Amino acid sequence: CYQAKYMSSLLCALIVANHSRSDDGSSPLIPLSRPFVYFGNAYHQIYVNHNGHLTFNQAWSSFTPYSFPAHSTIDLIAPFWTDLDNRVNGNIFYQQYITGSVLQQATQDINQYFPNLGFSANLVFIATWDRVAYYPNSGTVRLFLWFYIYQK
Ligand SMILES: [Ca+2]
Repeated sequence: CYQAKYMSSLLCALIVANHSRSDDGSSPLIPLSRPFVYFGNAYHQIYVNHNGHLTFNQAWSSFTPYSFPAHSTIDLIAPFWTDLDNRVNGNIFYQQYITGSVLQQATQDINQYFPNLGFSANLVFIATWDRVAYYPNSGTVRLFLWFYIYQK
């Protein structure tokens, strides 16, 4: 298992536990350990979609990005929205933290760059698209991305 900053052995174990293989698929519904407030809506669940975005109310297969602000009916976090394909290689997985050093590190990071916020993280959600290729899966283009949600 590739191990990077913040990645615990538990997270590596989760790669096996929660990844799925498909072109435009999604994770199962993931209950959030604490509600996440996004544009005034408190969400208690999230989906990690294979095409590089996160949604709250439903899994979403869209592989064609549009520009923001989108004024869409779907609340979306799109850290790397493109047509990814992990049918052959690559893993998509997630982890969330509500206590411990990852929360402390997130709090420290946000306060370093936004010192006037008085920020204190109570939830960190990490989604990872690990060495996932673009569609159609050639096995030659590999991406690695972590995305964090911090909740004050
Ligand atoms: Ca795709």
